[in-house]
Amino acid sequence: NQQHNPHELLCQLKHRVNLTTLKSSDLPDSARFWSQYLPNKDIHEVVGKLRQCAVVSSAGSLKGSRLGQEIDSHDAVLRFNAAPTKEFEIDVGSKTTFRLINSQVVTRVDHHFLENRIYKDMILIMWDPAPYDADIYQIMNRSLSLCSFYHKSQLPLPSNISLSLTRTRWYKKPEFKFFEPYRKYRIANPKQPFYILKPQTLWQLWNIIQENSPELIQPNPPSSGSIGILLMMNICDEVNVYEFLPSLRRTDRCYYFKPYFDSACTFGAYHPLIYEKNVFKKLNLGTKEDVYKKGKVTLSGLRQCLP
Ligand code: NCC
Repeated sequence: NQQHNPHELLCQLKHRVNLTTLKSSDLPDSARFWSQYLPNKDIHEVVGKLRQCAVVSSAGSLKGSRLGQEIDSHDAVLRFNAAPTKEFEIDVGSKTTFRLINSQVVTRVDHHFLENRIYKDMILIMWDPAPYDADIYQIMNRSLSLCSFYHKSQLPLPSNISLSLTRTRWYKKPEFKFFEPYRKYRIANPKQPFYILKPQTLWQLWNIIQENSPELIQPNPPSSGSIGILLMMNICDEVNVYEFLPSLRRTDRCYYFKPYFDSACTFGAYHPLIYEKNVFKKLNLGTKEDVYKKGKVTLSGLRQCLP
């Protein structure tokens, strides 16, 4: 593994992860029935630069934290998937500027995506992993053995390794078929910004997580947590992340908003969560006390990597 120092790591994230959003012109004409509803501009062009932002994980350890006021004092707040604020304001605040959702949220009927008020009045950003069909498995296996080579040789992963994934027919066969609900949502809410991340972003980030991990990790996409943190690091000068690195309130309770218990929510099963958390731990500018008491890490925005 490469074990970049914190400043190098920040610059790697800045230069090697191209966190941009899809535009209709990125996709073939056959996708136009839904891609015509994509915003014409990239999210960065529209949102501009923000000063201090908060990212709020959905972790059970936020319950009882009383961090709501502190979270709301930020210029912008990003939350994940269906995580609510109503009735949990004291612990998680009430401001939501961005909501990062995975494509399950858009497609699974139990989320009531089209009707649920929780997704309104904010900037929505969706991601969908590349499909895990036979071709992809081949590419991934190749990726994994190539990763193993680079891992042993201590060389950085070339950026094209897992990016061959993007040349697959993701736009025809996403993991979850979000096209129709996306189209319907855009027609019903034409003024609400709703972006889709380019799928290659996930694998660019995965490469850096792998390089900074002491062992080989499965080529599964990073969780919404890491993707959201990186998105805010692109937009904001400073990012405070809450309960991604767990505080002393750490619990097997998965979410602050429902009594469901599974430690995999915090440490990962499908997503390489523990490795993701270690990467952002390296970048923490805050104190250990903030981590213990608030589950808070303070990260500088990617603009701090000069040039
Ligand atoms: O659980 P999820 O994530 O919605 O959580 C959002 C992000 O918060 C961080 N987290 C969450 C719980 C916890 N105890 N510790 C944490 O650090 C993680 O960084 C996480 O990404 C996802 O990443 O999108 C995920 O989505 C859910 C699910 O799809 C959505 O909640 C919608 O229902 C996935 N769960 C399942 O598929 C069953 C989860 O694996 C990842």
